[in-house]
Amino acid sequence: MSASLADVPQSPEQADIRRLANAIRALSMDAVEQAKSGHPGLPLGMADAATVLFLKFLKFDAADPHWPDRDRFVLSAGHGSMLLYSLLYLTGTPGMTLDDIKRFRQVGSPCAGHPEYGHAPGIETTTGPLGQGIANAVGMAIAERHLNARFGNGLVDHRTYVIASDGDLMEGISQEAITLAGHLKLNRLIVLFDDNGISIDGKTSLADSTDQIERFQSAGWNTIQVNGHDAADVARALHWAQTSDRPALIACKTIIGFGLPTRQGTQKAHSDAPGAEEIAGARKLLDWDSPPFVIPEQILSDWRAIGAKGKAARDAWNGRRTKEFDEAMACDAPSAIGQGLSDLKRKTSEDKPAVATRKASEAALEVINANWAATVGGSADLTPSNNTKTKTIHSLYAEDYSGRYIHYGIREHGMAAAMSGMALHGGLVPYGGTFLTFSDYCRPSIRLAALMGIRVVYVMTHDSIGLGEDGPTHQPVEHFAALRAIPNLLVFRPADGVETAEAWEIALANKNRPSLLMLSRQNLSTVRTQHTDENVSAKGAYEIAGDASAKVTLLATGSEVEIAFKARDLLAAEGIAARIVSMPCWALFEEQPATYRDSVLGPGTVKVAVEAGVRLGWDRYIGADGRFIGMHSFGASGPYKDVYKHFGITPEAVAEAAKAALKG
Ligand SMILES: Cc1ncc(C[n+]2csc(CCOP(=O)(O)OP(=O)(O)O)c2C)c(N)n1
Ligand SMILES: [Mg+2]
Repeated sequence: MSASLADVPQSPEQADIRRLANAIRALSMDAVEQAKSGHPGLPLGMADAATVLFLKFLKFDAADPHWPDRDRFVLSAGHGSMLLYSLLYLTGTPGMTLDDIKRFRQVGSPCAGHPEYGHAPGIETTTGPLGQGIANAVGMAIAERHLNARFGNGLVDHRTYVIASDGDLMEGISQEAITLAGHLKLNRLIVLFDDNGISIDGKTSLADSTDQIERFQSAGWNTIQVNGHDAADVARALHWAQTSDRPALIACKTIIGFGLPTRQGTQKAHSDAPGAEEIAGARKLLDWDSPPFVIPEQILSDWRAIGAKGKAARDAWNGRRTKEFDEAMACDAPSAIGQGLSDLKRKTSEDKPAVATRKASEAALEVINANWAATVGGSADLTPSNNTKTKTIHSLYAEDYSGRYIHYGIREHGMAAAMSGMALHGGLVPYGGTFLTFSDYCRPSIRLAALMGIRVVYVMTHDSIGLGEDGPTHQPVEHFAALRAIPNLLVFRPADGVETAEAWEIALANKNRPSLLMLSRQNLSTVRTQHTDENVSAKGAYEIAGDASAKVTLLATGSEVEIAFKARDLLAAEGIAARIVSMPCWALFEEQPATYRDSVLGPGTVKVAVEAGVRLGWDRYIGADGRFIGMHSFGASGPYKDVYKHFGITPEAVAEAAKAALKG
């Protein structure tokens, strides 16, 4: 099979394309060899197909890699990162030099082991964890269609191309991504599948017997199979894909490590430096006689011409761009939202409703969605529970992409990755809901959103044993700690409607990090009864009830702030003064100056923390003499008040713990 794939008759044009592709191959081999680590297999295998894509189809102008109407190119199989770095360098994309490539996989080089968003323009998303890129691409394709519906073909009319490997398609997340894309008929999404039949352990047949063509077809895609080393074949398929009425899969049969004399076609080509002898053999086979990292002048200038060919289209587009479009892409929250949320806070403080924070979140979203077209909401089939759909927005369907609400189906992982894709595309602020316990099903995408530093908002309701009867499968216990452990993620557990409105305001204002709102199913008393325009939650933690003579500080989050208030009353009845600190966002609290943190934590007082989760993390706040009232096991099924009692998370227990702590 390998021999016949490679055995393509070369027309003069084919031969030219092969020479261009060999520049990718040479750079990829040389960089991996120099770093003594990396993955040559994919860049060598997909160089031909990628060259055809960039030469004839991809709409881009290397001079402006941020051009909003560019086609997006996602290398989902991030281990093949040298393919992307080579393309960026060869096309002349600013921010990618030959020196950078020579420093592949070294600290400080934009050429990280796997492509990292933000390291260089043209890296559209961070990939490496297999399956994420293709799922991000679905979000990008949704964003494109949605903004097209809003701004028209003149301003938004581009495609999203993906290179996905066997591993990408084996990962479960790809099923969610593929079926969602098929359902939404995202015909601007084109996936080039590197169908090399090889993964790390050997032939993919060791572990998989899926017919990918049938799989994609059953998900509503159009499909085609090509020889990935036949430029004409790939070009025909890409032509065909341009007019597809559905998302399109181009399965490119390739030879992994194409050109490596002893390794090509085997798992040995997947990773690792090939060694001097193998590389010398490859140079012969590929008819490439330049020294390492040297691209012959003509080939480089041909590549640079490919990088510049989109200039006319970009210039024409620039002539059409409008102030309104630029403002939409800047994506700054309008001031009306700040005012609206402040009004909502005032009303909540005055009316003091007993309301679930998921419901309070809906009220905040009513304000946000009515004042800003950028937000695109959704839920993984829990819309009535997550309270994510507001009155002023309608659903997005294949027949109407103008909607701002996505029914993701029961696809939490795909949802979270698609949300990242929308944020990365630009012009949108995605939010999406599920039960907090299923944050586990989103976690790999949440982690990458935090790593990339992008603004997405996870609306995660049913945040504790307080959800009651659904029981321990649905009751988060370790999730607060687990999510707080992710760097650059703002985790909020608001105590009432006021803190919920504040959390939303902060989430929208933070363009460079994701936020996750943990919201209660059960009603909570309003604890912020004094209105202030200031966003107090922005400090992460603050004294919500003070007493200068307090000997005890009660620390709490979310639904347990109310319990802290009741415990304070019990202590007061016994003549013990206590103050209460609400801690809606630990990450923001940690960013405050030490003097603020110390004063909030109450030096000289004993501390009792109460939170319906595991203890992990609390010790740093309660100190050696402090006490913790919370969960020490999984939860239990029952009416929520009974469950709280069952686990001893009560005002009485908090008061007792305080007294015990005072005794030392
Ligand atoms: C989620 C995830 N699991 C495991 C890995 C480690 N890994 C990197 S590449 C790869 C599979 C390689 O096979 P394939 O995707 O077909 O790539 P090819 O070898 O053809 O380049 C694995 C398991 C990963 N990057 N991401
Ligand atoms: Mg493979």
